[in-house]
Amino acid sequence: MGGRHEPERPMPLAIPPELIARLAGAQRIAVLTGAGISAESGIPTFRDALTGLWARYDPLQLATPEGFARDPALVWDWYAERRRRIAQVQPNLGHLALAQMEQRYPHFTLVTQNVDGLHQRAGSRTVIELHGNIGRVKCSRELTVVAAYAEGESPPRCPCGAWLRPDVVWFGELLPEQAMEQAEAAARNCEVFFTIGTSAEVYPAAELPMTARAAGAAVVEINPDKTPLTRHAHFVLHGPAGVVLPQLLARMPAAA
Ligand code: BJW
Repeated sequence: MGGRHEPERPMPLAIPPELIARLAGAQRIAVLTGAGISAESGIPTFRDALTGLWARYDPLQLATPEGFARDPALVWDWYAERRRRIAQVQPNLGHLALAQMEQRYPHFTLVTQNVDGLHQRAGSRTVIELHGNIGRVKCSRELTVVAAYAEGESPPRCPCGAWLRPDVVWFGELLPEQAMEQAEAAARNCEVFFTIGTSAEVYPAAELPMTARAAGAAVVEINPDKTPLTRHAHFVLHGPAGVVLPQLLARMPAAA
């Protein structure tokens, strides 16, 4: 009892030996992440009952083209606030573990629904962004990305006169075609597919684990809660990604 505080160590996880064996023999890994992986960095998820963004805000007003047309300033300001928050946080142990996993496999595809850029900041080199990136803006008429713009008006305007908007994918909008094709190819061709920190409720991203499963991959879910995917996953690691992923990494094969 010398008044010393031991650093808190997370409980060791029971990782099924069959999963370790599968990972040791694999060459091709695909990963789909969602808002849950950034939760431990301090970025709120969307659908968690008390803390999720959709518990406080109306997705139809803030994440649809119709909502933006109705009140562009409200939508722009909401995204500006989220952008500020993201700039203040750091990638967590889950992001960092995924960046290290990338080094260990000859074919490793990281697909994210997140728009926060935290995977890239953690060191992941190749990140397929299905829902865009909050750090970019595009013209709401021409849909081309605009590199620089003058702050002031809310939202600022494109040189063509139309409003600028965040370069993210709202409900009812198509996902970037090339990103979706690459994600589908990775799901069809991988041996192990991880689905991490996503409620698996938003399509077409939610189809990817099922595509992988149908093609013969082992599907691994990492999430503290159950999702509609849980009963289809071959392995379920219940817990926060920032706790589970470092422990999994420690049991994975060394860098190739
Ligand atoms: C942790 C954790 C920790 C917490 N560690 N885990 C087929 C059927 C039904 C509907 C459709 C369908 N196909 C298309 C649709 C319509 C729609 C859709 O899916 N609707 C459903 C909600 C019903 N899809 C679309 O409109 C898409 N477009 C499209 O399909 O175009 C063609 C088309 C149009 C219309 C009709 C038919 C076809 C576009 C979807 C765009 C989604 N956009 C958003 C906003 C992005 C910009 C922004 O950030 O503001 O993307 S909505 C929001 O949801 C965001 C997310 O990327 C996405 C997914 O959420 P995610 O990441 O799963 O987060 P949560 O909060 O849901 O879950 C977090 C999880 O983490 C939880 O499970 C926690 O337990 C867990 N967790 N702490 C690990 N520490």
